[in-house]
Amino acid sequence: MTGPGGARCMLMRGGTSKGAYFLADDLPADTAARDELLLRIVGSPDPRQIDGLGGAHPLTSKVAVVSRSDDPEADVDYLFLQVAVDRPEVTGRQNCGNILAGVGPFAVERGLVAAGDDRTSVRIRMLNTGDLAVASFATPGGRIDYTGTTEISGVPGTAAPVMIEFPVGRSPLLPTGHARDTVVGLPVTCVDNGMPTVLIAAASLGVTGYETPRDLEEDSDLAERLREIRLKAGRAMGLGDVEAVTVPKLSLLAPPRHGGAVMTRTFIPVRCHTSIGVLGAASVAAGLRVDGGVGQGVARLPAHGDRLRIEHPTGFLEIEAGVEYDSAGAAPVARHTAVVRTARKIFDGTAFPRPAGAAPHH
Ligand code: NQM
Repeated sequence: MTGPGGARCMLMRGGTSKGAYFLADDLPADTAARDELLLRIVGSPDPRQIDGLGGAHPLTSKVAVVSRSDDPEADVDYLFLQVAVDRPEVTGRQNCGNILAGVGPFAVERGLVAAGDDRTSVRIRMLNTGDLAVASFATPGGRIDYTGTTEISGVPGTAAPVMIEFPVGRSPLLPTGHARDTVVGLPVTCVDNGMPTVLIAAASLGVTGYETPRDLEEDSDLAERLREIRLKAGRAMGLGDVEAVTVPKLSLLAPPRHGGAVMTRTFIPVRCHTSIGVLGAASVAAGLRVDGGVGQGVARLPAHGDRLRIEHPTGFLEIEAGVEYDSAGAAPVARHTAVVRTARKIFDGTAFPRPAGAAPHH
């Protein structure tokens, strides 16, 4: 901890998200005390998060906790924490591949990993799932250069690329064991290539899949149906009662409009994403390749290669994600997944929490 009042903190954009990054040693070791402090730093619960670092949306109410790893296959451990905006809740039940994009640079900034002269690779154990990721980025002259020419949809301007590779994770690709399930009378594909996600053809819900996130969020009948589907699918995926957690996500699929493989609208799980999560996209991409899945007949898969463009409300996310069948009748398994993101250090300093006991009425 940095003195009695504050905690050392770096604010970073990771991909299309923004979050507060901490060394584990700069936060209380006790989980309840840590979460209580994070709520006061981020400014939750409050729909405007006016008294904290949060940006009043789940995509900007995020925390990364990073430490040296004792796993011989990893350099650092990364714990992602989603801080709810309008509820006093901090959850580690989901991972985040966008905030992940800042973890390698942060580890170098804080001296956990020494920078190479030209490029640096950081092996990251993602504590939320136990899976690994390897992030590599330019470090000319042993320093991180955040500037560059890589553009990602949903972020203005350009920045230095962070390449992220995901070896095959440990979760089964099809958590229900089926390519297609019927949930609340609708065909869905439940898939997990890093993020538990329920794929649904937008048309089967009576929407086009080209609406704006705001229009979809304002459709209260749709919200209720998605809620029902999510609760049932969550159980079928072995996640138990998912009422209070942020997984599974729901991705509505429609035919592509801009030369990609598919158009998406992703609920995370109540707000509609303004783009799409990284691991969410990895799961959509793998799910589209599952024989008999709901993506068939909606998506247009390229004839060759593992690379796909997942279209979303503010552009597209390009991702490499393959699926293979070892033998006839076998369950499909994911092959390696890879993506390019960018990240940026926005602020480094001490975050001062709102005083304890000052939670607003809500
Ligand atoms: O799926 C939002 C985001 C995410 C998650 C969410 C993410 C991922 O865009 O890997 O990045 O799905 O809650 O930050």
